[in-house]
Amino acid sequence: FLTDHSCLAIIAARFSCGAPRGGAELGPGALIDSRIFSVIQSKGSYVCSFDNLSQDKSLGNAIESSDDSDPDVDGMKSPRTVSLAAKRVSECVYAHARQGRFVMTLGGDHSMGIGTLTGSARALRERFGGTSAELSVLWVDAHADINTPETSLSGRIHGMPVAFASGLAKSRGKNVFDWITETHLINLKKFVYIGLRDVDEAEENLIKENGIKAFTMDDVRRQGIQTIMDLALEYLGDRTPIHVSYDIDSLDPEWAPSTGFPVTRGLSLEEGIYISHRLHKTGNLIAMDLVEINPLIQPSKLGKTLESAASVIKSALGIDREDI
Ligand code: EXY
Ligand code: MN
Ligand code: MN
Ligand code: MN
Repeated sequence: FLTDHSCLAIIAARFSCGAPRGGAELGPGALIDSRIFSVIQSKGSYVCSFDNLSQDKSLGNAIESSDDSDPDVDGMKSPRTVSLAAKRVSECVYAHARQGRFVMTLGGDHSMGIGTLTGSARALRERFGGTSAELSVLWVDAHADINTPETSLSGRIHGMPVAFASGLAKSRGKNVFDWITETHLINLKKFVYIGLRDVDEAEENLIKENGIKAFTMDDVRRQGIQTIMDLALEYLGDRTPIHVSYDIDSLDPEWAPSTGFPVTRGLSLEEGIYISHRLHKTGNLIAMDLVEINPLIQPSKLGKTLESAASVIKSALGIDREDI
């Protein structure tokens, strides 16, 4: 009832100014060049459309602008550049989701999660109104990405998207991110983490204070991924639109080495695929982000990283493993 599954809107968010080093802006192109979406079009019944949002042109580029033109705000690095790019991603996601299309955003660093979640949340509010179809979010990541500008030790906005998309973070006074209004915000009571294993102390406190449902890698190891998915989906409920924001670093570096912040003891590829598979089975998945592939980190292992990403994407779209 939620999305038109024949129409897949793919947004290439070629952007890395929310991360400490460049390279993630090359992730979407690498995935598209791997021809995964040709396979999806032929195996699945999807017709794909592409929006190419580039760091040089459509999303703006902090590398060209000096620190003078985009100075820190509340400790945030490249705040205006990231805000503008996230706003454009938000509008693009919104335009597709408003028409009921499944939206797949390829990153790019995870600061673009500010754009994807706010775009989805706003589209759903307009389509269905009230809280009945309020967005559910599954955040699959080694990291919690919930720092506020005040708690962040790095100032990098890819560590803050959950805080901005939920309204926890407000950038006070200087009009950065002032495009985010009530209608864009997600509800942290309808939000679940899976895969956490590198969480800052302040982030842990924010998770506790806000009563956010979080399944760490320890939980996955203790209870198994099947039980974790049972619990996660039960928590979100069965008639709720789901947006999954999938950071490739949730997978173990064995499976996804070419990423900016690899953390050991991650999900196996099989577990990663299982998460997507279960989401597909709900029939309620309306959007997916696949982010933080950085081709420059381990060029010789980029192929492996892309294959893993492709597998996770395909199972979310219901394309069987045998087809991979
Ligand atoms: N928690 C750290 C920070 O806020 O800087 C590290 C964030 C890494 C984010 C990676 C992409 O998920
Ligand atoms: Mn992340
Ligand atoms: Mn991460
Ligand atoms: Mn299907």
